Amino acid sequence: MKFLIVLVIVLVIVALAQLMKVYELSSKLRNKDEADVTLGETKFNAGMLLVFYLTLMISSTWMFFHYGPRPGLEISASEHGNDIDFLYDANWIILLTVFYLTQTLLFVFAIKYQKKKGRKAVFFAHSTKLELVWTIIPAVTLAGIIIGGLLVWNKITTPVENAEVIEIYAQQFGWNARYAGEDNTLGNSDFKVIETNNPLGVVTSALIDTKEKLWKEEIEKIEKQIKEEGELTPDDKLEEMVEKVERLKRQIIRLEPLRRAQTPETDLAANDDVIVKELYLVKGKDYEFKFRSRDVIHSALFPHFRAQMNCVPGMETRFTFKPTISTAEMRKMPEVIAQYEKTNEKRVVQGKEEVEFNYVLLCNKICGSSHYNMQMNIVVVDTQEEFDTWYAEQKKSKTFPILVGLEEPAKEEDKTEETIVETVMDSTAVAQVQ
Ligand SMILES: [Cu+2]
Repeated sequence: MKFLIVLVIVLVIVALAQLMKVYELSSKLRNKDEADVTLGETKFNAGMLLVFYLTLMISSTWMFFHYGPRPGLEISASEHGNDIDFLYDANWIILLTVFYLTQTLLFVFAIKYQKKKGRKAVFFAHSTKLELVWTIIPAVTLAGIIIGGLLVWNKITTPVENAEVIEIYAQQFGWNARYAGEDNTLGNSDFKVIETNNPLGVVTSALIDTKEKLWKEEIEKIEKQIKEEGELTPDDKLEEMVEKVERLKRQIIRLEPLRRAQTPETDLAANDDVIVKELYLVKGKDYEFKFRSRDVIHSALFPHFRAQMNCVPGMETRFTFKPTISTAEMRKMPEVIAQYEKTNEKRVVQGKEEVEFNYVLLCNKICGSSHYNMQMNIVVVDTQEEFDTWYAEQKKSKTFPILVGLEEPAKEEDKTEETIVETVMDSTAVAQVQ
């Protein structure tokens, strides 16, 4: 259907071009100069301009109401979000006023001062007053927009004291989040130690030691193999083995700077870091996000919190915000209910499952073929207790030393419960005896 519409439009344009050519040729045949425009033609053009003007005004007005002002993102869920929304709305008001005013003047003048019998054009070369008006008004307006923007930007990028630190790590194609733990300090990290079980490349002295030990053992094993079976091994295989030894040796050398950067404090800071695939935030709490990227530039976009920051390989960027509406509260907002009713109606027709509102973190830089897949769920809970329950659960299996196998996962909860029950029983027994 879309193809047909495009085809019809193209054909209409071609037909019009051909008609123009026919007209030009016939003018030549009639010995009429093309530049000579008759009064009738001028009137026709003026009429067409009016039609164009009305179509433009009606269609753009319809568009502004139909798609604007923020479809699906009516409510800002962060403290600074209201300032951003204010700037956004102010910009739209200025833009729309200028748009309607200038377009109307443009068309009205063109139509009003069309060529007429006896009308003579005024020779008007310069007016300092007019020049000043159309220089000063836009300059003041633009300065206002920029100063307003800078003020808000300064306000929202000023670091907040005691904000909880969370690292957001981007890679093709997904997100990881790292909570800084009780000390609120992230441990060191380096891409050289990135592995499937250590996606952010967190470093501790213990990790470096384990890696070094492992690689040394491997070198020893390969070297022994070369010594014993070297003569019987095909040349290409042997070359491969020698190359691997070289590579492992290089890797060990590259661990040295990491080891030098480690201190007991950085080890402690890393050992309580928790790495997760879903973000839990507490309503009304300040958060400082630190962004890094593993491969290309990504952009962390939190649409509902009106926050966005580039994630750049090789450097750290940051952003602070405070969520003001919990996920549960958002799901009760009339705007959100209406939007999700609409979406779910369509999904049911398509045979898909119904969905409910969730905050998301998206990638807003076209970073590769599966860019659209970069999404992380965000849950904003109402109370610190709800967060603590979730966090305790995550800590059991996603604390850094457990993730990389340096520590055993926490013991099952029922065991602790059993101990508690035993103690309670003991004390009752003691009480009974007494
Ligand atoms: Cu991306």
